[in-house]
Amino acid sequence: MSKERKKYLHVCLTPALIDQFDIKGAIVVVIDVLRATSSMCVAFSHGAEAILPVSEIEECRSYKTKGYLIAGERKGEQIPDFDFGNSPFSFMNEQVLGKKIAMTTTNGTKAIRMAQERGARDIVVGSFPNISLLCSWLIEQNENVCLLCSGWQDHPNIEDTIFAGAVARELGNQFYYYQDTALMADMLYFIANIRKKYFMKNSSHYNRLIHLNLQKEVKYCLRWNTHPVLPLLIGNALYDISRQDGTLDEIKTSILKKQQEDKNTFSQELEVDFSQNTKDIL
Ligand code: 3SL
Repeated sequence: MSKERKKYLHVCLTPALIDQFDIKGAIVVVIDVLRATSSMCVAFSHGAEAILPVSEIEECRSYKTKGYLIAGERKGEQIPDFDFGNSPFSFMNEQVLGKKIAMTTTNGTKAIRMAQERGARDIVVGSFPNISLLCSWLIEQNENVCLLCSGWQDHPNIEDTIFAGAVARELGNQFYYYQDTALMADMLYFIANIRKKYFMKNSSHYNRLIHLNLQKEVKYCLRWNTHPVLPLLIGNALYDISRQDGTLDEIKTSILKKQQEDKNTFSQELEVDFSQNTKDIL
């Protein structure tokens, strides 16, 4: 009788290394603990309908006229004229309820797009606020997993690697570590757990954010299971599938159908506007 092989767990320490991994058949977990993927969890747990990850500022801004709220940061600071920056606290707001948000951040949203362009089987978003739900979902799926750390401008960073290690530990012996990076992350998490303050206080992004007076945000992003949601990329946008009934395929089909309907409604609205403008001009 053939015994099913365990699925593998990869840890990709920075998006610059993504092409070393075969992610086509894998679930990619995009990690940006400080702060993008933590903020996304907060927005979903406050009822955001969808988050559209966008790489560039101008593209993100263009969604404002399409009925989206727009969120974004560069160098940690909110982009002027955007509705939100990247603060988890700014999404604790009834303004996000039922809304679609287009979001651009220095590293996190780019990593999501990179995983999509390379044909990942599925892409989910992970951070301490949703760690346990994420891990139990990954175990249920029983597929190969790649933990993609967003890092900072193509460099690895401590907080994303520690989170990858925490996930590796939570997944226990259900997966096998295909490359040493999974073991490295696992060991870093183990050591960091003993000397939490030392690791955080010496990390580069912690210090970047502290300079911007964002210590409360850092603390908040490091708390476990505060926002148990499961943001999955369907089509071009993330949706919290923890609130949806049905199998994964059923959920995907119904969301894709809705995206198509919204697209049709939007282009019809544009036509109406256009004919009204023409009348005005004439
Ligand atoms: O790089 C990112 O995606 C951001 O999370 C960085 S920051 O914390 O908003 O500076």
